[in-house]
Amino acid sequence: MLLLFGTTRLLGRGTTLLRDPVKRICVNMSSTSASGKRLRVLVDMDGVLADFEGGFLKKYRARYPSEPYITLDDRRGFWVSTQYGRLRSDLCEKAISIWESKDFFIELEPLPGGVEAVKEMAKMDNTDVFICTSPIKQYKHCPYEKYAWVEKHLGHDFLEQVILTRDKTLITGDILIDDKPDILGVEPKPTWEHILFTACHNEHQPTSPSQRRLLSWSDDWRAILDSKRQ
Ligand code: DGP
Ligand code: MG
Repeated sequence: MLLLFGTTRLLGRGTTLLRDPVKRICVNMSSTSASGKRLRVLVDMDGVLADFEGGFLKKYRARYPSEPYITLDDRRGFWVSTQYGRLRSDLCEKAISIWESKDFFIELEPLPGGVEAVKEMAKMDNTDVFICTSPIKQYKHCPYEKYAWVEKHLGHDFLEQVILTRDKTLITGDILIDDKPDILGVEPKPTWEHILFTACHNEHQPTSPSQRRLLSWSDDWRAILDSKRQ
């Protein structure tokens, strides 16, 4: 009771919100013991749920209408600024200025089917879904707007599921659905299997035979989850 009281004070939200996390923990614990291991799915945000590339190109062209740009068909390599810098060296900074601007992340459109898929996953038995996303280091707007995006598209309760980290190898999970081809960090052997989500920048990139892809949210993500269940 003391613990619950302390939690209420920390949350500062009264009893309605207090009950939710406690209830969820209890439900999780009971279904873990009843039906074995739960599946933990980590879902990336930019390029998987939120249309970073489309949002970038639209705002870049609006701000720099007379500068050259790279169509989505011509995008190659994960780092947008690197490809723009190769086009002309000063365009690297111009590209960066777009995603460092206020409202860039909150105004990203959802990629087709992503929000619906995550909502469906979250309702599945023995399944925990987390949004695992790397904020940019210019932190004035990005972390706030990432939370705001999740609240806007997935609802307030889903904020419990948000993980902001620059190193996804530290996060444990069964699957990480992510559009970045190489996900590296301090942990040499992450627990998750990386499922490469196809994006304009990686679709031409050859993948090793062991690397599985999710071509889009119309692809069979349910089968991928099922393949990891015990
Ligand atoms: P994630 O989707 O979680 O792997 O996040 C990657 C972040 O990096 C996302 O906010 C997009 C951003 N990003 C894309 N291209 C570049 C780039 O060229 N430079 C920097 N600094 N960030 C980039
Ligand atoms: Mg991404």
